[in-house]
Amino acid sequence: MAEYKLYCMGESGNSYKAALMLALTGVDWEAVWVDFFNGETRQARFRESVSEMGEVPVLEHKGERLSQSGVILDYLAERTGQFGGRNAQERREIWRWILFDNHKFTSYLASYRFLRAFVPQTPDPNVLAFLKGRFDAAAAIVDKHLAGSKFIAADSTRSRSSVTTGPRPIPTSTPGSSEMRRAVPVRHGSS
Ligand SMILES: N[C@@H](CCC(=O)N[C@@H](CS)C(=O)NCC(=O)O)C(=O)O
Repeated sequence: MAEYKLYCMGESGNSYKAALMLALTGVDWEAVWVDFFNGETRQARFRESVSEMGEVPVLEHKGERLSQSGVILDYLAERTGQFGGRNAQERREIWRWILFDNHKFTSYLASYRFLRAFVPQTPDPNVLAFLKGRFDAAAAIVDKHLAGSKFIAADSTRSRSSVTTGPRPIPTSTPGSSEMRRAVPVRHGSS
């Protein structure tokens, strides 16, 4: 059994963030596919036993289950010593952008994408225009920030110690992992 389990689905951008971190840090993990499109996250069983918030991703490690992608990223950074920043100032900087991402991109871009790509009914064009406008404004802020730096937050966030192993590939044994594998770029070699 893998050390980390990620409850996730291939269509989920927030699951992607956690899966990418698991892959890049090289830990032993497996995907547990959640059948969102058949209502699994809305069922009482999921809310009682996986996450009361009714969302993916959820990370299971050593008997604990964590939801919220930002918290999962922070937990993995702490556990692995990678991508967590070298000092308190860098950690704050990382958190500022995680929160910005979660507010602006999950609220607006993910809702926009969900309405356009996954809802069978034709979405209200006014709602789409509002969401796209909010997303475009947030994307412009990120573009401006990235014009002056290579990374969103501190360019030395890769590790506190040097990384010598490449990322582990996304496991294939679990339903849904093939979608996640396609979604996550796998790099090899040390950074
Ligand atoms: N703030 C959460 C957002 C998680 C989220 O919105 N997950 C979506 C998939 S990307 C979900 O499970 N939605 C189920 C629902 O809202 O019913 C995070 O960063 O993990």
